[in-house]
Amino acid sequence: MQVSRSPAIRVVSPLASNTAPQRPAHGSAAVIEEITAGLLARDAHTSPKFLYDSLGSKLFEAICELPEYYPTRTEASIFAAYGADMAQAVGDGASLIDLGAGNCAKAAALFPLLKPAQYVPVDISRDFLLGAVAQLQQRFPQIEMTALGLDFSSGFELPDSVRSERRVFFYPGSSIGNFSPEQAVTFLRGLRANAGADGGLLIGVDLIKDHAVLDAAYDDALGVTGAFNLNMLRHLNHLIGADFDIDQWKHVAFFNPALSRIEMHLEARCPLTVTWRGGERDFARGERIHTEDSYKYTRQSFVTLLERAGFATTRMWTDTDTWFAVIHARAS
Ligand code: AVJ
Repeated sequence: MQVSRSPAIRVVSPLASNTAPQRPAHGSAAVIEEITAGLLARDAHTSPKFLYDSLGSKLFEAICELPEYYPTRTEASIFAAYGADMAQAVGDGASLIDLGAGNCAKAAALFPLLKPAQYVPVDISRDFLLGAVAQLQQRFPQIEMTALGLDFSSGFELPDSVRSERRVFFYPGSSIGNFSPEQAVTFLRGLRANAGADGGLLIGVDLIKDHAVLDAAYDDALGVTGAFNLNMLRHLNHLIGADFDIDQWKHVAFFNPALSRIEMHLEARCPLTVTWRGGERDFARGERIHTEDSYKYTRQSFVTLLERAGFATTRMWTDTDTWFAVIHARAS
């Protein structure tokens, strides 16, 4: 016990000094269980969905503006060049279900061409989504909009408010890359079942390219991706009442060619202990928490994935460097 040597000696009660402050946990029981199970696994890991609290969604928007992060602007150039073709493939009057809609900007840019009857943005970051949709509804009063603030990563059921005819899933940005190929097939099968025979899928896929280009896209010079990754620790502190100290962790991201994926990790800079309500874990210096995978495909490998999920590719559009592909598929 430390005793102050100042004239007015204050003795700190050992009980008070040895008890870690109880931090409130704001996540649901299921979320707390999911996170703590991952943190306690031998190779600690967390789901990338926890990157997206309100600040995380904003940091991701900033990532999309970075010169190194080519996917967003490359995909946007493909939409700009071939939007009319895409609209023809999809057909107007669809129920456009936007998975991971975020700020809804990508879908909104296509509205004038796609002319959907209904727009259903889905995002785990509910408050962020609701703000975006409120603005969008004013710009496009003729489109019926139903926002869904939910986590669709482990499958989902659409409420009755979503029309059952002509359901077209919009899954841009290569977010499908967060799933392993096996998980992606399962997820796409679920979309196929929800889309029905008259529905479809418009999906963006990031393609394998020069490894230095891939590495830089996930480890930018400004450190925005690092902030995005580290922000997960703040979010975890909030969700499970943990005491992660951001300063003790560092962003690590690289392309793993054997598995054809970018891996993001948070690496302990020193030996440390993380404590949360009902648990704790020691991390050795250099030990990592695996926070995200972002799988990259060839055009052929992704078409094969779609086929395994019961989709037939009708059209594919790419940029001239073939860094990114947008694919329209329907039930086979
Ligand atoms: C939103 C999953 C498509 O994998 O490129 C960006 C997320 N992570 N920078 C991606 C992300 C780090 C992004 N996705």
